[in-house]
Amino acid sequence: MTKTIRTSVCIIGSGPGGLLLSQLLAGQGIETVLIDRQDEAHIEGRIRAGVLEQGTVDALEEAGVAERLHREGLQHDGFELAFDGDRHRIDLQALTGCSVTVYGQTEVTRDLFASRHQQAQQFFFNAQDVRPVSLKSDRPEVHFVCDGRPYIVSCDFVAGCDGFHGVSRQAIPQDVLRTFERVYPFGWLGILVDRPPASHELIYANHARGFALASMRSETRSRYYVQCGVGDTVDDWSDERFWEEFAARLGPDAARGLQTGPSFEKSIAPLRSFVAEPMRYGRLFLAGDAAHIVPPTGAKGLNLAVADVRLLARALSEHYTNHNDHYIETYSETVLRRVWKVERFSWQLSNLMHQFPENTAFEKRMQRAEFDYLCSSEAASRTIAENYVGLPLE
Ligand code: RFL
Ligand code: PHB
Repeated sequence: MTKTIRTSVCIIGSGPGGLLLSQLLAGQGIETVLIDRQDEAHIEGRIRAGVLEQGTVDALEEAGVAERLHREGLQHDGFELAFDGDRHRIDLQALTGCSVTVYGQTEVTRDLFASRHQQAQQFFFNAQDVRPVSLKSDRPEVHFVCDGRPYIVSCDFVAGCDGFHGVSRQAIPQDVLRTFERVYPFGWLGILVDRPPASHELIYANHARGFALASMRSETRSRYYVQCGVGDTVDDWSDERFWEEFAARLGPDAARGLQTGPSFEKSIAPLRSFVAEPMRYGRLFLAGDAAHIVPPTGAKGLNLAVADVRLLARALSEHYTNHNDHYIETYSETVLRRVWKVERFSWQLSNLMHQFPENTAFEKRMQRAEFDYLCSSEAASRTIAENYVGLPLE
């Protein structure tokens, strides 16, 4: 028999966006139900983002889940760009007065799950056939099946935080939804290795053999990436092949501090820029990867999801606390204005730092000229820095 549950906000997707929204709303006394098609271990185990903007750290603080982040997160005051072995440091602190924090998405997610469980949050994991319906009515519903039993969540609002492959965006009629997309002709192969980072700051390198990124998770754990073919599989990339490519692309100077070892995680991610408009349809709101994707080059995906959710939490809390729907009405427009700016930055940095198979000799010279300009112009470096540390929320 179908079980009906009543709540204020039904959140589809229990990734970092959905979890944070639930946590922020709980802080305002607003009840939520969280539904995910995966289980908790799977969600927590996804190795993804590593760099948090100050605004993201602020949001996690506001949500009361930043204690471990402050203990274990690494503050980074700058990062490097490298071009065929030549290096240029972007001094985030000097150029913007801000820093970023290196703290894995797995850790953010774990901290949020711990707090939600402590507050007895209602979760449904391994949910199947999740369907948001009646979104234009005053009482939308989310239908799904869990452990073989059908459920209906009857709510005031639905938050679609179900990532790029979720169902929420699909619930917006085709004649309302507009999408914009660029698919890049390569992917990123990432590994985790228990060796100290090659450098104490991140290095983004463009080399004739392709892009490489030296990142980290802690003082003893490194996260490294190389640009790979779209059709590549992890079986094409033995550890030996990875280390050889990675060292060559970083250049002899940066590779000097490199300690190799057996990788314990290896995965490939395609690169895409994508935006769906509008981000609200009736009582459904999209947030995070459900509405937009950026290539990982600017470290923006998780940070964008957090920014969306902060604005959504404000809109919903104004509705419940002050009967003010201004922020609900303007949610899509406000969020999209920022989303497009971040899309632009991620696209531009991706264009600068990768080898594109279709690039002519002229375009390769343009990339080099842009890098040389960055090295010689504080204004150009500041533009990168200002975007990297995070644009204002509005
Ligand atoms: P998520 O994390 O994809 O979570 C969506 C959740 O929805 C669930 N779901 C469903 N639930 C119910 N019904 C359905 N039909 C459902 N379909 C899906 C899923 O199981 C999942 O639990 O979206 P969210 O919360 O919007 O968060 C977005 C971030 O995860 C993402 O933007 C970042 O990981 C992107 N990203 C990075 N972002 C950064 O800010 N800094 C970085 O350094 C960074 N590095 C990266 C990245 C992403 C990468 N990959 C693998 C794409 C590096 C990589 C390699
Ligand atoms: C990461 O550490 O996974 C990472 C860091 C910076 C990026 C992308 C990914 O731009």
